[in-house]
Amino acid sequence: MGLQAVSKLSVVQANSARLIVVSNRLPLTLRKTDDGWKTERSSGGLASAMNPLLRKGGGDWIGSAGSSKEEDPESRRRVLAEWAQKDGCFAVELPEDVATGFYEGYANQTLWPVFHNFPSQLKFEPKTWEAYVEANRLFSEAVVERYKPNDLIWVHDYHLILLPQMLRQRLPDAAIGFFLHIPFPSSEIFPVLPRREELLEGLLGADLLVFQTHGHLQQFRAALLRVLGMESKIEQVAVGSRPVRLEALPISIAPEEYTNLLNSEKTTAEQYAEWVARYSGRKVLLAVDRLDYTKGVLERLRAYAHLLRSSPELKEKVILIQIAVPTREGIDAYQDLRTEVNRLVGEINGKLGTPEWTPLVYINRSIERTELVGLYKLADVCWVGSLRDGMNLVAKEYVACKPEGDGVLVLSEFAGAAAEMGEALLINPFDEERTAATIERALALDEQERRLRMTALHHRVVRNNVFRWGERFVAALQEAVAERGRFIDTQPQRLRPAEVRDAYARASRRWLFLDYDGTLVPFAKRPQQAAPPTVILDLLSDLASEPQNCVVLMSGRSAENLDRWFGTIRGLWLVAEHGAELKNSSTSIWEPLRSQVAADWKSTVLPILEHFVDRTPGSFVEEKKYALVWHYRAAEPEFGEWLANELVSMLEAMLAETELRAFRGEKIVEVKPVWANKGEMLGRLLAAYPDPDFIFAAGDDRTDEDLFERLQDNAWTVHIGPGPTRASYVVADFEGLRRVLKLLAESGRLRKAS
Ligand code: ADQ
Repeated sequence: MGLQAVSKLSVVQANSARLIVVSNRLPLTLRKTDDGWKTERSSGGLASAMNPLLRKGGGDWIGSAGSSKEEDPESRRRVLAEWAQKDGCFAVELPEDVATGFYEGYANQTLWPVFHNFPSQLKFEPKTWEAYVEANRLFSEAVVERYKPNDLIWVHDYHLILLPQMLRQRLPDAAIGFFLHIPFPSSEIFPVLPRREELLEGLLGADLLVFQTHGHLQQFRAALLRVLGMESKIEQVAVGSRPVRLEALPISIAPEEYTNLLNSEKTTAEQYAEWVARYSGRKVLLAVDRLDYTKGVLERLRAYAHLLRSSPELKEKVILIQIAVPTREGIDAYQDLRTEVNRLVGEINGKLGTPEWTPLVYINRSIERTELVGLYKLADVCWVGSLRDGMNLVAKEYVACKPEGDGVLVLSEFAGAAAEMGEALLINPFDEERTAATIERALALDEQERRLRMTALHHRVVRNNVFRWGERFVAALQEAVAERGRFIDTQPQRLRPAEVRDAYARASRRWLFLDYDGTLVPFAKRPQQAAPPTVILDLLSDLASEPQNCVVLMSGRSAENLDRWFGTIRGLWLVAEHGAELKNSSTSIWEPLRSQVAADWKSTVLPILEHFVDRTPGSFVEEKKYALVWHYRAAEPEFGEWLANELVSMLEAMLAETELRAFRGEKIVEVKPVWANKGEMLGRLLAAYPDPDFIFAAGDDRTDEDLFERLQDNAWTVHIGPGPTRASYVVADFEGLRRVLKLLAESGRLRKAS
């Protein structure tokens, strides 16, 4: 069986693994009637997406049922027992005060606004945080109770950010995936969150973290760096010896749930016919939102009023149907929004309507899906104007209801959906005037263009449906769990000096790459205080004098500095500024790795670094030929780390389009061209002395990782000290490495003597 077949097989097995889905709300809701509690299906993005998936694969769903526990508890208990038995839905019961502080408090007045880049709406009270922690804890109890070995746990959304870590503590081996339905905020805004460290640590308990778009994933990585000082790769972050996989998977819908209704539901057909008659001769614009300030309802109404005022020819020719589902009405910001929307609706219809024409039909309630699909079919234009949105399923639902390719989607560029629905007409909903112009264009779009755009969108929504999304999530989770084993296998072993000595003795062509600061000598407060002791000079001379050896001292230091300290050692190669310049031991001439190097960037970056020096007593800037370095070893440690995170985040954004990068080293931030690294230099060295049968490379910081990565598996790559590394071996400190090098030098001397 080929590898591909094996991996397909593992995906099939993954899909048949039992799933525990955990979300704030179950897809079922309790409703009180005169005959006691009754069951209702929840509406909303998550339920629309997960229901078909669970129907297919089977498993448990854990979440809260909503509603008060106090009323008619007997009938309530009966209904919940039925949910568990018939639907595999298990209700988590939160005490009333915990439920309120958790949902209306921290989740929706602290996290929701900040994650949607609305920090001005943030409200925080410490007791709502306590409720959030307690709610997450109660969810973790419920999961632990249902969990069986080999289950896959899939946690949903911002209500349960602490759950992955809580579960990791209770079930260390469990497969835990997390999907964030809402956007991840920019790294400028995320740090305003009270308890931000705990939130990131909570997420990092998962094996797999999935976002709606790559943009959100990048923002998460930037927050990790800025808040926790954690570096990550685009697809992975290491939490100690455990990998956490990062992915972007845009959620979708089950298109046939909509088209089936369109094709066969009687009430849909009847309502549709009635609307067609009612609105005949008019173009229909449709908007469907929860009444949330992130959805841009106010901005849409203002843009619509603008359109009607600026294009009088549309009078009596167009109608906007705005459906707004009431949501989170216990929160002040939502009540204020409702009042303002009501006022605007009155104003538009009062001032701009005519006795024969109501330009805006405002429906402030949830509507049945049978009715919704009819409206989608009817609408000439669907207008999605989110100011910020994780995805926005309305956009996809509308497209699913347009199999014939008619209709135009107008979509906010700030909805996650915009990342994969490029054929929509994109708008900036904050720009009232241009939004109005785009709506006008949508109304007038010629048939051919309309069909081209809608057909492309339709194909994509049908292909990338929610089943595919779910399967990809589950497969990614299984792969992430399998990666754990590989990750541990690739963790470095302790270096055994005798083994290296034997390999060294057997070899006839050897390369030894040695970093200096932190590797051969301990760090000093200032770079110039780290002059090499005699023992190091002797050791390097011994090793370099062996004719079968090429010994390279690779350092971040300048060429001039290295020459001053090591220039007299015969046979020693020198590499300065992390690989930017090389001195061949036989020619004694410094050669740059690149011939043309721009240096004008320094005048832009230097003032920024100097600003950080002003803010950080004990820190200073070092100017090298190819780089600028901010050193903060003598600064107050926590403050220094915090500022270094801030500096790197800031420089990363600023240098994004250039060949320069900002790197974190041991108590330094270095700005240098991306090509000036030890890995790049390696090619040139190996060309000068090819086909070695022994390669030894030792280093302690991130610049050495470039080298370790380039070297093959059979090289002796050695990381000095603790911390994550790609090296195959570790030694505890510089003294440990000196002992190993001494052993190598002695074995050479012994051979010469014999
Ligand atoms: P929501 O913020 O709820 O979801 P959205 O993606 O638009 O946003 O989903 C809304 C759902 O509710 C749609 O299925 C829609 O049909 C339904 N709906 C809206 N108005 C309705 C009405 N009046 N009557 C009946 N049904 C109505 C969150 C994130 C989104 C993300 C989803 C899924 O905020 O960005 O797309 O999760 O991940």
